[in-house]
Amino acid sequence: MTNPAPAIFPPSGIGDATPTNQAVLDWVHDIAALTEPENIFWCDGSERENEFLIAESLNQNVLIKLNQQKVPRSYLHRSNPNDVARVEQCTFVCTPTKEEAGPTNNWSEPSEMYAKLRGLLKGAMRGRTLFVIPYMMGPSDSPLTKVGFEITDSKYVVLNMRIMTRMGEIALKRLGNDPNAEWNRGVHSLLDINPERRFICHFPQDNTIISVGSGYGGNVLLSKKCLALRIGSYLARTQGWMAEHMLILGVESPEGRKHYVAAAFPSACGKTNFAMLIPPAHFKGWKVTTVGDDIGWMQIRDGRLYAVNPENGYFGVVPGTSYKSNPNAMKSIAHDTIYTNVALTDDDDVWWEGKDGPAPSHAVDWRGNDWTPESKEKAAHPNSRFTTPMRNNPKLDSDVEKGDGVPISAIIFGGRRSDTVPLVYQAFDWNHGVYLGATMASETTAAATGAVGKVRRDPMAMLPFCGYNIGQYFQHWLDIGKRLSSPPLIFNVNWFRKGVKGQFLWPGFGENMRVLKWIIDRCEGTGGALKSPIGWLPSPHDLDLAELDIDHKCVAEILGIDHEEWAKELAEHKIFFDSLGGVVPKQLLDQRERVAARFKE
Ligand code: OXD
Ligand code: MN
Repeated sequence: MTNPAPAIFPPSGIGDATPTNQAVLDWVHDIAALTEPENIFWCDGSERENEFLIAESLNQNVLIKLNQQKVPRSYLHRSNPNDVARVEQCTFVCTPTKEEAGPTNNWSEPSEMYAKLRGLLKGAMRGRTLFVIPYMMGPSDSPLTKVGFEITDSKYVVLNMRIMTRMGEIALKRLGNDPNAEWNRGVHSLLDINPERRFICHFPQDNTIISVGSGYGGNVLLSKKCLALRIGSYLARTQGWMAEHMLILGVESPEGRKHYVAAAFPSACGKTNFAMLIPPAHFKGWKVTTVGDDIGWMQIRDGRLYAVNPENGYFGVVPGTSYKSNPNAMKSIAHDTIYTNVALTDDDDVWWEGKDGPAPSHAVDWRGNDWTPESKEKAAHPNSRFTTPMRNNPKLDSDVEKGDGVPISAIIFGGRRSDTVPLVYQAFDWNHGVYLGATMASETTAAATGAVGKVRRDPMAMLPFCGYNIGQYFQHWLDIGKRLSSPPLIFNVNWFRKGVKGQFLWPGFGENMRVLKWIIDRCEGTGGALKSPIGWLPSPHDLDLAELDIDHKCVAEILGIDHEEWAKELAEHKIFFDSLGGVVPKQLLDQRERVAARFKE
């Protein structure tokens, strides 16, 4: 249980950036009348305000100051141990009918859920401060950009939202005074951080999100999964664009030819690492730059897909991040970063499993307990996170603020699969690619509560994030394809295939550049491939494996398809489609039949 934070009384000029849009003011006053806060703090996103809130957070032990020589302007936050990941079982899509939410979402009738939430929120901010956060998702001059407001009683949320979004005056300006302008209403209250009273609810028709009972990132930074993906995907379908769980990266050849690629991998499958990939020495002169590491919003222009990253920062998984796995992430989180649930060393530095160098002989673990290398518990929670501004990334793409977005040459799907799925293959066309996305699967990770390591289907990595009926979502993908005269090529990758002895077959990380290079070659029409029942497969000599210490047998194994494994896989695709209760478009059912038929040719 956390104690309610005492009210704060900001000095003049802080916390008084009242919006002028009457619709926003009316809504805030309605929520304030319900939650009865001690005072209202109107955030402007300024540096001065940020410093004030950090000082308050340090006083109230919401943040712990880190060693300012080692990690300047960085802080540690420990969440309640019962509140460390997204909670899919507490996440609801509240649409007038159950059908609209579809078979993959928890559904509740909106008026019932509103009544329940209003009950929980009644008086919930007594003795606390209600913060109003205006924010913008997307570059300031993009037609895709959305404005949201988040009401919260958590300073941690305000501090993180300032990193993750374009927050403050810029959003108020973008919204203007039109009482009918589109904007997202987000309400968050910690309540008493009780898993029994934890609900993350979306009302797509009302462009509204209400989250109670949690203080953990993905549940409470309402800009991210809630607006940019769940509500975003609903808006995208009605408005004819796409909101996807995708990283976006740029690849430039030594000759200066540049492509952009978007990739959807489920949570904690290395999206941030791939988005920040550093090409190995063999790829001299090649540059990889990051547009985004988690979310891509895409629109059609001139028959092509163009993507923007709606976010302004990274909320990445910490454990495993090192100079070996992701030097750009290490540089990004070396300063101006909020860490959540990592370990604290005796010299006030941060530590986590997988960090470079030896483990400290003593630390304080993510729960606040003494820890030594002999301890059975992990020092950092497996889903511990960093929140860091994208500006910290030394390889940030120069077009990250381009409102029109960057043109996407290839879309990559991928998951964590120990078997069956080869390192890389290419779909025959857009609809086949949609099938690859719709049937992708991954072994579960610590990003969500529940069993770890179980294969679960996660279409387009959107299973927990699609804000409407998944069948309509598949149809939306098919419909978008019809409007594209130059669609991106679609690929599937699997960095995680294991050999018979359980060892990873592929080195991963920077070496994934070799796969990316083949993908770019295919986009340019130069890469070789063999036709297989599941798609175009590179043969070992189609991949540039020069200077890579890898056994040729391993390469053959990782590129191979085993007919028995695929018979099982295709049967599982059918089970999955059937489990969705008849919502899957016929084109996708046909695609499955075609793959099965190709195996018989
Ligand atoms: C994330 C997730 O936090 O996908 O990005 O869980
Ligand atoms: Mn994600």
